[in-house]
Amino acid sequence: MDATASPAARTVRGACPHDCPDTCALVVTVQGGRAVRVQGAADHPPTGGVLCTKVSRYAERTHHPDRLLHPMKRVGRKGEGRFARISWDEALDTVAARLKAIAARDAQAVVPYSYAGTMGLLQGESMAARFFHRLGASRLERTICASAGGEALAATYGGKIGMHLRFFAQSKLILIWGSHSIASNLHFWTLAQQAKRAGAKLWCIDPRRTETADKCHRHLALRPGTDGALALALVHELIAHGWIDRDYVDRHVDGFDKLAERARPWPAERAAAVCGVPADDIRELARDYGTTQPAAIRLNYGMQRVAGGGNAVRLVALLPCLVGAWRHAAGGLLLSSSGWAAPFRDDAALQRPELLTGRRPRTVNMSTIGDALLHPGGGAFGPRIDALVVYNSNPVAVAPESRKVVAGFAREDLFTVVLEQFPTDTADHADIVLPATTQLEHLDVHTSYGHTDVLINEPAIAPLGEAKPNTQIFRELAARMGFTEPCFADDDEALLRQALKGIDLDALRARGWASLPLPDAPFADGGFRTPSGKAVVDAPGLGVPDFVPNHECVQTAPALAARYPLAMISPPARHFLNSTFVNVASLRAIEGEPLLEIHPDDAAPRGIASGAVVRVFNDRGTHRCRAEVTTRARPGVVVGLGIWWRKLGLDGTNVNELTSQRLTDLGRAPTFYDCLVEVAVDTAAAA
Ligand SMILES: Nc1nc2c(c(=O)[nH]1)N[C@H]1C(S)=C(S)[C@@H](COP(=O)(O)OP(=O)(O)OC[C@H]3O[C@@H](n4cnc5c(=O)[nH]c(N)nc54)[C@H](O)[C@@H]3O)O[C@H]1N2
Ligand SMILES: Nc1nc2c(c(=O)[nH]1)N[C@H]1C(S)=C(S)[C@@H](COP(=O)(O)OP(=O)(O)OC[C@H]3O[C@@H](n4cnc5c(=O)[nH]c(N)nc54)[C@H](O)[C@@H]3O)O[C@H]1N2
Ligand code: SF4
Ligand SMILES: [Mo]
Repeated sequence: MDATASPAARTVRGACPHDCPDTCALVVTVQGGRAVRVQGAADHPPTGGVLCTKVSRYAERTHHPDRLLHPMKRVGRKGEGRFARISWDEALDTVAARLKAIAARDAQAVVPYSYAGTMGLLQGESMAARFFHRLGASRLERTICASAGGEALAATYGGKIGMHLRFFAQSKLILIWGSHSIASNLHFWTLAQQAKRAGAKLWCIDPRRTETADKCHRHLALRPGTDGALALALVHELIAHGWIDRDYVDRHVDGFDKLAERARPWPAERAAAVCGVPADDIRELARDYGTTQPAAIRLNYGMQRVAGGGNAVRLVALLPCLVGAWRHAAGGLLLSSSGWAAPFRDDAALQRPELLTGRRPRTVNMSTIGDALLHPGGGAFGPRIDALVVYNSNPVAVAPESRKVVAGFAREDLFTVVLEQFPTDTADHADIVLPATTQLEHLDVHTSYGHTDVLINEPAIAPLGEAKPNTQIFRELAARMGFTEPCFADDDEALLRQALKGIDLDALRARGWASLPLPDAPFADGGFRTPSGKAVVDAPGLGVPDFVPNHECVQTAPALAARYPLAMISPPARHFLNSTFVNVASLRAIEGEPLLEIHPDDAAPRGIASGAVVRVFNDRGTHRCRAEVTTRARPGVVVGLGIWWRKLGLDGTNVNELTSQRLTDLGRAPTFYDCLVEVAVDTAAAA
C-alpha cells in the first residue's frame, strides 16, 4: 500500500528555500512525524506542480542518516571532522564566552559568514543580523553570487527589476544568455518551450553546449568573458541597419549617443575575433533581435563571473531599450526580479540596523575570505579575524582559491562556529558545530528573484534530534551574551509579522502564496527607477560601459596564457545546488564523479581520453578529476562542473582549488569563470 495514501497523512504548504530563481511552492506530505513526500504545488503558477529532481528528493535529504542532530565540539585537528557530542548548554556557553572575550578587545574581530543556504527572510538574516549588529561584529559584503550583475542593473535601470516571468511564454524571440536554464531555471525553461512551440526562435549564448543550448534553435558558443564585445557588436549592427526604436530611445534612454560612439569601432568581425564565433552568426543574431517583437532576454548570472561582468551586464541591459522591446509585456530583459519585492519586505524591521548604535564596523568581502583569514591584521584591514560564525553557507567548498581558504580555516588561533544541517567541508573545520533545522522543520517566508510572488513556508515536521532553527540559535546565543533588548525575545511568529509590508499575512498563509501587485509591462512607457526615469548609459562614477577583457586571457596576461592555455569555467552540475545535495546519494549517483569536460581538439594533443584521471592545475593549485572528452566544451575552454564537496572528490579538492580571488569590475564579486588552467593526464593515477 502507498504509505502516503493512509488517512493519517497530512499535507503542509512550503517554499523551496534554495538559491534558485524559481522559488517553488511546495506541498509536503507528512505521516507519523516524517516527511514522506515533497511535491510542487499545482495551484502556484510558476511552480505548476513540478519540482526539479533535486528538491523532489528533499525528504531524503531531510531524513538523511548524516544529519547533524546535536551540538558537537572538535576533538580532532581542524578539517579532520572528528567531534564529540556536547549539550546545548555547553555549546552556547562556550560560544558566548569566546565571543565575549574577543569582543572585549574588538568586536570587529568576529566575522559572520553566511549566504543563501536558505533564502528565507527569517532563517536568513533576521535574528542573526540583530545579533551581529548588537555585537558590533564586522559586516559581511555578500558578493559571492550576484553583486556584479546587481550593481549593473542598478546603474542601468535603477534596481534589480525586469520582465515578469510568465510573459516569456508569449515572446517571439528569446535570448537565453549565460543561463543553463534546464539546470538552474527550470520553470523559466517550461515557458520558453511554450514560446518555442508557438513559433518563437530561441538563441543560447553560452561557451558550453549545455542541454539548454541543444534545445535552442541557435547556439553562440562564445569565449568566456567576451559578452561585452558581443553586446557592442549587436549595438553596432542595430544602429548600422536602422533597427533602433528612435521614439523609445529619445524618450527613455539617457546617453544613447555615447553608446553609439562606444559601439562604432565594434563591427561584427571585431567581436567575432574576440568572442571566437563566426561574424555571420553575430549578424544573424542582430537581425533577429532588430527585427522581431516581442523580443526577450533571459540573462543570468553565469556571464558576470568574470573581470568585466558588470560592464557586460550594463551593455546587455541596454539592448532592449534600443529596440523598444520594453513596449511589450513579453519583451525586455530579466536578470533578477528581486527589486520588485523590496518595497514589500521590511528588512530593517527584521535586521534592526539601529542596534549598531552609530558604530560603523569594517566590512569583510566574503569572496576573498581566504586572504581575509590569512591577514595578520592591521592597517586598512583592521583587526585580525579571531572568530568566524558560519551559517547558510559552505565557504570551504564554494569560495575561490581553496588553498588559502582552507589554510585560513585551519588556523589554530581562529575560533569557528558552524551552524549546519550536514558535516560539510566547512563544518569539519569548526570548533563548535550547532545543528540547524531544514526547511521542513521551521517557519519562514520567501520572496523570489525569478518571479514576483511571496511564499509562506509552514513547518511540516518537528525539528529532528536537537536541531534548532537559526533564529532560535541566535536568540539563545543573544541571551547568553546578555543582550537584553526586547527584539531578541521575538519568536518566529513575531518575526513573520514584521517581515512584510502591504501583504495580507492571513491570506498568504491561507493560500500559501501571494502575487505582488505590479504592472505587466513595467517600462512600456519608460519609468525606470533611476533618478531621471530613463535607462542610463553614462552612469555617475562608472562612465559609459565598455568591453573589459578577462583578468586571465591572452590579451591581458599573455605570459600566463602561454603556460595555462585553457580557460576553465565551473558552472553548477544540474543535480546539485551549489554544494548542497552533493551528499544525497541518489543525486550524487546521477552526477557520478567530479568531471572536467574537454574538447577533442584539446584532449588529443594532451593524450587525454574520456575516463582518464587528469590533473587540472595553475599557479594556485592542482585538482584531480576525471576527463570527459566532449564537444560540450568548446575548443580552448574546459568545464569543471561544480560544486563538489572537497572530501567527496578524488583527491580532497574541488574546482575552487583553481579559481582566483580577483574581483569583478562592479560589485566586488568573484571571477570564478575567469580562470586559466593547464590539463595533463595524471601519471600517478595512470600508473
Ligand atoms: N541545478 C542547479 N540550479 C541552480 C544552482 C545550482 O548550483 N544547481 N545554483 C543557483 C544559483 S546560486 C545561481 S546564482 C544560479 C546560477 O545559474 P546561472 O545564473 O544560470 O549561472 P551559472 O549556472 O553560473 O552559468 C550559466 C551558464 O553560463 C555559462 N557561462 C559561463 N561563463 C560564461 C560567459 O562568460 N558568458 C556567457 N554568456 N555564459 C557563460 C555557463 O556555461 C552556464 O551554462 O542558479 C541557481 N540554480
Ligand atoms: N567554482 C565555482 N564556485 C562557486 C560557484 C560557481 O559557479 N563555480 N557559484 C557561486 C555561487 S553563485 C554561489 S550563490 C555560492 C553558493 O555558496 P553557498 O551559499 O555556500 O551555498 P551552498 O554550497 O549551497 O551551501 C549552503 C549551506 O547552507 C546549509 N543550510 C541550508 N539551510 C540552512 C539553514 O536553515 N540553516 C543553516 N545553518 N544552514 C543551512 C546547507 O546545508 C549548505 O551546506 O557558491 C559560489 N561558488
Ligand atoms: S531548486 Fe529551484 S527548481 Fe528546484 S524546487 Fe527549488 S526553486 Fe524549484
Ligand atoms: Mo548564486
